[in-house]
Amino acid sequence: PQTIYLSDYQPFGYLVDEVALTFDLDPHKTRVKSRISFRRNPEAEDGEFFLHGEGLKLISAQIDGKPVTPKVTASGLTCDVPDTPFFWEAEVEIDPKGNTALEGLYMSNGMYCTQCEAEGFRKITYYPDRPDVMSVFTVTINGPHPVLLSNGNPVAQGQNHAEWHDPWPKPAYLFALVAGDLIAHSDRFTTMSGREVDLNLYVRPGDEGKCAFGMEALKASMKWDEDVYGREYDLDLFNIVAVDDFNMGAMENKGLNIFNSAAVLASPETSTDDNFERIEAIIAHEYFHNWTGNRITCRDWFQLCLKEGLTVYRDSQFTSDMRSAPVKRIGDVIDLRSRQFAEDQGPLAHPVRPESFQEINNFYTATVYEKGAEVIGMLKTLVGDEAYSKALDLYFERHDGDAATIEDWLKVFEETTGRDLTQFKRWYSQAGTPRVDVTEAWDAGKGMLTLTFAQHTPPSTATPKPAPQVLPIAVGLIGPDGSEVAPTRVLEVTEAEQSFTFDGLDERPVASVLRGFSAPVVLKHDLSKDERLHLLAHDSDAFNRWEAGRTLARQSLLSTILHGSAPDADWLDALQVVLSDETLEPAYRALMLGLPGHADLASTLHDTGETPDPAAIHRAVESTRDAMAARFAEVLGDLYTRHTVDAPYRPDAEQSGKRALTNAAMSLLTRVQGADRAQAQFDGADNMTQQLSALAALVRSGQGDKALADFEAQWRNDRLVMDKWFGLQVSQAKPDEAAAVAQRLTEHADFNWKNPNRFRAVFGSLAMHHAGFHHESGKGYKLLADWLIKLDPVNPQTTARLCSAFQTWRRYDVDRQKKIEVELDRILATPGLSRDTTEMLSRIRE
Ligand code: B3K
Ligand code: ZN
Repeated sequence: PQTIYLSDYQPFGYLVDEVALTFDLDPHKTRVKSRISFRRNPEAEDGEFFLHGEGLKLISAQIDGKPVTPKVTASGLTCDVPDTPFFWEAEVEIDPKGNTALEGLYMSNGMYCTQCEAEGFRKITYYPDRPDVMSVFTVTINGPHPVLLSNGNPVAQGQNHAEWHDPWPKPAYLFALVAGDLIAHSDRFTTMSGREVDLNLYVRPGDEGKCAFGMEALKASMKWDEDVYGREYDLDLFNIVAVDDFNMGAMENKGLNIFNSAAVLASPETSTDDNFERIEAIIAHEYFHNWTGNRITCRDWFQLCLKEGLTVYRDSQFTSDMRSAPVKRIGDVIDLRSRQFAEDQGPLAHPVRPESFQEINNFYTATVYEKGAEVIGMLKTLVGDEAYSKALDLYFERHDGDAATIEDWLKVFEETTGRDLTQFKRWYSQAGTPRVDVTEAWDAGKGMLTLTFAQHTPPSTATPKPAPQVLPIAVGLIGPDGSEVAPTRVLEVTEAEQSFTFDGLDERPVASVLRGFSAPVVLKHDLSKDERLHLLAHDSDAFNRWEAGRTLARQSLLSTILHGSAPDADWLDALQVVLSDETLEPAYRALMLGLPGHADLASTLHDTGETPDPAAIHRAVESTRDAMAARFAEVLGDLYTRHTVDAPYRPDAEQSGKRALTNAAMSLLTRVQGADRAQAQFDGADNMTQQLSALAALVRSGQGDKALADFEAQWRNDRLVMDKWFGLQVSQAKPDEAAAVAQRLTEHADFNWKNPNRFRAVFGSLAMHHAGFHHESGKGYKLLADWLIKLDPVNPQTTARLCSAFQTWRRYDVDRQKKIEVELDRILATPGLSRDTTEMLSRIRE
């Protein structure tokens, strides 16, 4: 496969002023006619006329009305063209129903829909399918369907016919088309300047009852973007469509967002609190792309973080404003550590702005998205809130309508603040997670504390020689009596080693370092256990207070894993005090009850030179949970009663926080008091959060068979709920049974493996089940490999994504590594393996 390099960027030789497309829909023989106006691009040297096109049957081609015979290859066509502006016309035939890759135009449950990002438009017609070619689209759709949608505003609607016009120039990846028998849930929004916008959420008949929450989230997002970023919506219409077969969460097509139904449909009976929160965030994310992504798009796919990092950052701000900011931050850091750190510390490590790729779909990663968002957060911390707002205003003003770069983005910050961001830019160009060591020196005579920071990023294939980065490290000091003696100060570490002093101190304080997780680094701060207990009891920074507890938990677990010690009693005592503190919000206390994940522990062990044993990790986590349950039984029972929600269900932060806490308590109590409480909760549940958490506790305790059968009988016809049923059985299985459970589920009549949600419910859950997937038998590896081989020819994107299950393989013992190697090689040897999967596995295998 060919490798594409950032350094090879050349603008396209032609500009496109207008595109007119006509679709005559047919499941296997859809005809697409295009009429596109081209003229030479004065800024481009290369004048070759190359149009991308894949899997298209070319019926006819004309230039200015005269038939031409282009040279057609598997990736596109070239043609002799005039020097003066001209119209290109082509007719192609495509097969939406045969399109199982779910990229381009495809069918899902009888409806037509599209997914064009990143390079799917070339599967619809011949076109310069690159984000820096922007044009105005007019679309005509003919087909026997009540609903026919495309981008922009409707210009004509007739029987089996519709015409759409999108006045905003856009790259082809934002094109969308939907046709089907759909029902609209409608509403309106009045923008800040008083314009009326029609809002519709289109769903399949039967899903009407799951639209209300998504619509409210959309209106809240529109309002928030006006209030916080001054960004107004710019069309008369905003449509969202829910689709069952979708490779990812959702897609921000201009004026016509397309969503995985799991990322938009919600009702109390069928969705958990976590589902509601995620749906609210994804709706906001896609909506926010209208400015950060659509109005200002990316020059090329290497700049993907320009829109994704910024939009993730914006949606996290939105969630913090709508819900609890500390709870959101802690959740984001847990997620960053488990997904992005694993990526950044293994063979798939790449910079936030990668410099080369074979298949761009493989770079929609936690690094581009989540680390990309962290980079924006750091920039904001460094320049301050006011300067951030100014820079963003300039960015929108200067680059509206542009296909921009990271250089453009940084320049607006340099100009508005006068800062030189040359070194900061390394966050975009260097792979790897910086390790930061903090050492303290206390001068009692002078009342002075000196903190010395040493940073080091382990080299990787992507970045063999990392240089020091700019690290904004937020620090506060807590006095011996628990009060804050120095408020948060942001230290700017730029050198490999650098010291900062705090003076005027009466007594030695405890330093609270990296407050709010102000930089995405691995911090090593040699605090004593007493100092950490002090922070757990008193830190005024909610994140670091939680972090102190988490570090104590991690240390306790590590000594259980390595030395078989009992859980640390001092930590448990301190935790109990926090749990009982009614001034702390329930959601926060629920997070305090969480433990570092198995993969997190494996990574820490690997970092300290140990070989992680997945079975030992599992045993340690289980025995620690048992010990917590036994020790906290009384407090947990009290919390369960005190915080049980009696009011009618609302998916808001307050109620969800209470349910998170009571369900964490119920789950632990099931370990020491038997399954009655869980069974009672299951039987009496009137919402999915209560039902599913009870079911999980029952299954884990080995007493879930009846509940599983009841659940299946109740929800057999709801595909989104059934995804949960499939996933939960794998995730709650005992380690030596996980692969067998997954295998058995693949034989279930409803295991529709071509549906990405269902496939991921089983195999994503298996990959996430650390002790199950890495079971010494190697059964988990083999089963996943078998199914990846089966799925690859059908859906390369979803296959390639799941390959990351193997990315940490070099951490484990030789025996496991050998078993994994056999599977990697077996997949790689499959004839006709997709470019997506080949690239992922070759990088993992390196
Ligand atoms: N921009 C899309 C992701 C497209 C993924 C293509 N493989 C969704 C999002 O980030 O909002
Ligand atoms: Zn996005």
